Formats: sequence, structure tokens, C-alpha cells
Amino acid sequence: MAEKYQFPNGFEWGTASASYQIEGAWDADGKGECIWDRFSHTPGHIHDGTTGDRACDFYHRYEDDIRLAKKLGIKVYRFSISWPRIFPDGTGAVNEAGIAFYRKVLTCLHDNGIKAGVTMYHWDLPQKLQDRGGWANREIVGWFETYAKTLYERLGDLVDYWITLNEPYCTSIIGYWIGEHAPGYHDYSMALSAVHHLLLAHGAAVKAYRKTGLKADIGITLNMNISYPYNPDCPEDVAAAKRNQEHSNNLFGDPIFLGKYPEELFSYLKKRGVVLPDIQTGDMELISQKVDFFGLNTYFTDHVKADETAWPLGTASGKTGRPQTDMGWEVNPEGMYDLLKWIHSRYNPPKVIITENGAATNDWVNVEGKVDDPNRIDYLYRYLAQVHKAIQEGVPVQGYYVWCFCDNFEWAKGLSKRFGIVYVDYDTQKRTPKESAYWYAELIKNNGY
Ligand code: GCO
Repeated sequence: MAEKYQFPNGFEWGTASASYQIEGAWDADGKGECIWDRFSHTPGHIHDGTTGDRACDFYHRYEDDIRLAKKLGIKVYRFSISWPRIFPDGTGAVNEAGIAFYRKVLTCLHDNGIKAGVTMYHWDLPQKLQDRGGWANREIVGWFETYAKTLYERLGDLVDYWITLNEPYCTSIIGYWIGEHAPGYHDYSMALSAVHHLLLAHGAAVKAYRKTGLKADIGITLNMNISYPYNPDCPEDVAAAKRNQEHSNNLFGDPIFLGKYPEELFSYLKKRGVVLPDIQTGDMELISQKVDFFGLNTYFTDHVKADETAWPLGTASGKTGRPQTDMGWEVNPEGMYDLLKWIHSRYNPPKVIITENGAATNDWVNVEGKVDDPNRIDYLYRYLAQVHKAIQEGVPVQGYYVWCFCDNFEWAKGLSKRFGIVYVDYDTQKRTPKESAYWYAELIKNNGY
């Protein structure tokens, strides 16, 4: 591939991050406990036994990080707000120190000429709300709406993009069914009720936003993947791949953009004994509020086999022998193109922002003090070529944010997986831009590569 990839004028190059993964200062200045504090403090949950207590110490080092982002030419810096920093109990009294912290971060971004992309919920639910059922309790729709309105009112003058939720699939399915993420439950029907409440909370937040008069765009970030049948000649695999994709993609995209849940999937699940969500009058209208953009997180593709013994979905994943990143995720750049085309044809959103894409690789600082990460550069090169192709064919992608700015706490994998374009030494907190950061800076400068 010795091509030239030139991106449209005004294309927005960014990086992404999330509060629990970078901030540290887990109990500073009145912050309440979040479910990831509780989860990581409980032995056995995090593979390498680390926690986000300190992480990248962004809480104290945000100025340096933002200055470095500016040096690299980053146009949009995506980060999330920690709900329990704003409402230590989830509801009730506002913690002014939390508001002050995020106003400082936002001001610093603006002073450095960087746009702010703000995720309202990137998984760090106040523990006090989990104690009341968390996302499985329908009351959370109101709790989230109050939280969202508070953010609009107190921070809205400084925000360029609002993202209501990050990856409701992970919150619900991984948190309440697979149990690998906080709160660590294993109840599929509860997970589906969480799906419905997440979507309602998203809709309520968008609806409330439209009444504020604020002008910034608002959308949601969904993680999606294309599911390919493991054996395309096997009808059972073809059906299983379709079901798998409806579960990862349509379960969230259809209600938001088409105002309905995927029927075939729901009737399959019902037959398998799953309790479906309680959909009340007006719910689908609330969920399908018009959004300004579709935020897409994507990293890999799925290759799906039929497996009747796997409850409830009847699917299993198959490996294809393609290269893998340090997460064990298959590198399949064409999947990015197929997915962008699929989103465009099924949902036709006004704009797509790729709010996350990137690779974990096994990085370290070499004897010359550099971090050489050719595989990450290669990954970005190949995936961006596919983004470019989709744009050429009319998919309105207006921005791309690398996951992530600096190495950070990778959830159940702890500090052991490095996704950053900036290396973090967790003992000294020293930052070292990796070779990929310089590659990305050059790309931004040229708006192409
Ligand atoms: C997610 C989250 C990020 C992750 C990243 C790598 O997609 O899981 O949005 O917080 O760290 O995707 O797994």
C-alpha cells in the first residue's frame, strides 16, 4: 500500500480517554465511590491485580497532558466525566470541587485550541446508585437525566461534543451478564433490562439537551463489529453470525435510529427463556430522539460459529489465523470499511465520528529512550485506509479519535495493556510519546498520509 490518503478539509483528528481509566485521585476532593473502585478493590477481578486508584494521575497532570496533546496537533480531546465526582451519592447534592475540576480541564483545552468531546457516562457509576440496582432499576433514567442537566448547565458553555453514553453494550452485557466488568453480575435478563434503561437514559438526556439552547452536537457512542460467518457455506453459521451481529449492533442501533428492537433476535431469546425488557408506552419515542452524530467505537471483527449449547445466543467465536493485537483482538481492517458502509445504509446518520479505534501492543522504552511501536502504526495505517475508502464512497465520517492518548487502566486487564500513543511509566508518571504519536502528528499536519 504505497498510496496517498488525503482526508476531507476540516476532518477532525482526535484522541479518546475515560475518567476511571486515567484520572486516579479516586477519593479526592469529595468524590464518591464508583462501581469500578469497588470492583477493582475486590481481589480477583482485575487480571494483574492493579486498580485505577492512581492510573495516569490525570487529575493532577491534566495541564501537562493537554499541552502535549497540543504539541502533537490533536484537534479534539475526548474524555469523560466521573458521575460520582459531580454527585458523590449519584443524586442529591452537587460536589462543587468536581465541577471546578472539569471546568479547569475544559478551560485548559480551549486555551490550547483543542476541542472538547465529553462523554457523560463511561462506566463509572456511583456505587450508591448500584446499591439501588444500578442500570437494572428503571429509576436510573431520572437520575441520569438530572446528572445530564447539571452538566449542561454547569459545563455546557465549554463543551464542543456531547456523548451521552459510551458503549451501552459493555455496561449491560459485559457488566450484568458476562460479569467481567463492574458490577460483575451473571444474569442475562437483568442485562437486557439494563440495555433498555441505558437507552431510555440516553433518550432522556438528548431530549433535555434540546431544551437548553446549547449549540454543540450531541450523540452517543456505540461499539459495533461486523460478524462474519465462520463457514459461509454452513447455513447454521450464517444464521449465528446474523444473530451475533444483531446482538452487538442492532440491539442498540435499531432502537435509537429506527425506533424498534430487532424482532427476530427478541423472539429467539424469548424461546430460550430470556425475560425481555418491559417496554412501556412512549419508551421507543424517547429512545429514538434525533442525534447529531453516530459515535462509533470499533477494533476487530467477529467470526461466528453456531453452537446450540451456548445459552442464550447459540453462538461461539472462531479464530481465523489473522494477526492479533496484544488484546487477542483480530486485525481485520476491511471490517472497518464493511461496518461504516453497514451503518450508513442501515441508519443513515447525519454524521459519523469514529470515537475510538486503536491497538494494544507490547511497548517499552528502549535503550535510546524511545518507544518504537511499528505494529500500532501499521494498524492505524491499515484501518485509516479503510476509513478513507468509506469516505470516498459517501459515508459522512467527520472525525477519528485514536484510543487512546496515553496508556491507562484497561478495565479487567488492569495496567498491563498499553493502547496509548503516549507511553506512561506508572512508577514515575513520566510520559514518552511513542513513534506512533509522531506518526499521528505528521498525519494531522498533512490531513493525510
Ligand atoms: C471500550 C472503552 C475503552 C477501552 C478500549 C479498549 O471500548 O472498552 O470505550 O474504555 O479501554 O475500547 O478496550
